[in-house]
Amino acid sequence: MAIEKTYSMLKPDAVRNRHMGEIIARIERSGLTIERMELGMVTPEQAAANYAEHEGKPFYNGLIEYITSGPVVKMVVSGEGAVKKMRTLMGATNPAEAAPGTIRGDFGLIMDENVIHGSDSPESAEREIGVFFGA
Ligand code: RTP
Ligand code: MG
Repeated sequence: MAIEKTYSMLKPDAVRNRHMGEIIARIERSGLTIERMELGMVTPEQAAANYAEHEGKPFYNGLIEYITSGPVVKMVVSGEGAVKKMRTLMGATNPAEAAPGTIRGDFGLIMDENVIHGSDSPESAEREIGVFFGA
């Protein structure tokens, strides 16, 4: 499998609930490499660019409000099959359905605050890394 980059982000609930360290440890233990990392706010412009595919959906406004509600950890993660590997570590979108042992399964409770983001394809990853770290 090819070496890929993916964009991952510890969402505001992960930072607020003091789960950063444990989640970052899991990413490192998986063999993936954290290439860039920054703690800070998501601007409304970045939020809109990152979630453009969901504009108009019933949960969109809440999603933008939530992702801009407090500091997040923005990361570029690389490794063999990094996109899929991060999604496997994360678990299902809804923490209530995420398997035990996954990040969302272990640290999340509800769909609206689901701990972590990971790009869903190499193309999304390139776009999202541009949004959050510049080209
Ligand atoms: P993300 O983009 O945040 O990594 O999550 P994902 O790929 O697993 O899920 P996605 O379909 O991209 O949805 C983005 C975020 O929107 C919220 N959502 N709520 N109420 C709903 O039906 C619903 N669907 C999605 C979730 O918080 C999800 O992370
Ligand atoms: Mg997504």
